[in-house]
Amino acid sequence: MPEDIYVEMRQSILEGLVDRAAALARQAISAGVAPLDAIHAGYVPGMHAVGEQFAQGKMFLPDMMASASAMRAAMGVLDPELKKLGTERPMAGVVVLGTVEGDIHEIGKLLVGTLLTAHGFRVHDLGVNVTGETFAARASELNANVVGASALLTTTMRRQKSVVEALDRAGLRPQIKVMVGGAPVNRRWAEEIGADGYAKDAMSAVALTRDLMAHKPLALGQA
Ligand code: HCB
Repeated sequence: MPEDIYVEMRQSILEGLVDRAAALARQAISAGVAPLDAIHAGYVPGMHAVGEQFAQGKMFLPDMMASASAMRAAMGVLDPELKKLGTERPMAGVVVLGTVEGDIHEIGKLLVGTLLTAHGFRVHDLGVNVTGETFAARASELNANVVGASALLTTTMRRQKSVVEALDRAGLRPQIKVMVGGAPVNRRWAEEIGADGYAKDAMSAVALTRDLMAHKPLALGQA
């Protein structure tokens, strides 16, 4: 059953079928499929296929938007299931997340936020198109331990450097760590811009956040 449903999930994303994507998510939960497996084996490969087809000129912007809506619908079902896990754990730290200025891609960031919440982190999602200054101001107000900046475009990944610089200017580093991620980003880029780490996916983001936290005391009880 899982392999078949994963194929259908991938297809629901490719075809941008909102109701179908959500129904498959509900079906998977009822059948005892782990929500994370559904995301990684079913829906995310669908998004990657959409990206490939768009790059090859076989899909267009409205198709990509429909696929994103289908992905959000599936996440709407799976998100609460994953987040339930977080309420059973002690607060692990505070993370401020956002997609950088000029960029409106949000699905990967939402997934990172869900998994961090599921692992006991208190996550403040600033949304999309977030300036470096806003990242710094909110991270300071919320007494964040880690800032996670997402960028999906080669033209916006340099804004991750603006996030690092804004935190530096505000005197918030090295206390607040910066984690970067997004499809065009890699470890070398993280090093080049002076970020504290790079995560290739949501599970790695959880491991990296834990790792970054291990080098400083927790801000327990804050925001
Ligand atoms: Co968009 N888009 N898009 N897009 N889009 C990409 C990103 C392309 C790669 C597609 C392609 O050409 N193959 C491409 C970028 C090319 C480039 O720069 N090299 C592209 C383009 C060109 C554009 C527009 C410019 C198209 C246009 O208008 N002509 C435009 C830009 C708008 C803007 O931001 N200013 C655009 C618009 C859109 C939407 C709105 C239609 C839609 C986004 C909807 C939304 O998010 N609400 C969209 C989508 C859906 C995509 C693709 C198909 C999927 C992105 C996605 O959700 N992936 C994407 C193709 C692709 O990425 N392969 C395509 C799934 C998630 C789960 O993966 O990589 O985002 P993720 O996140 C991972 C990982 O990176 C990491 O963990 C996540 C979870 O595992 N991670 C972090 C992410 N952020 C992190 C932060 C951390 O701190 C730590 C880890």
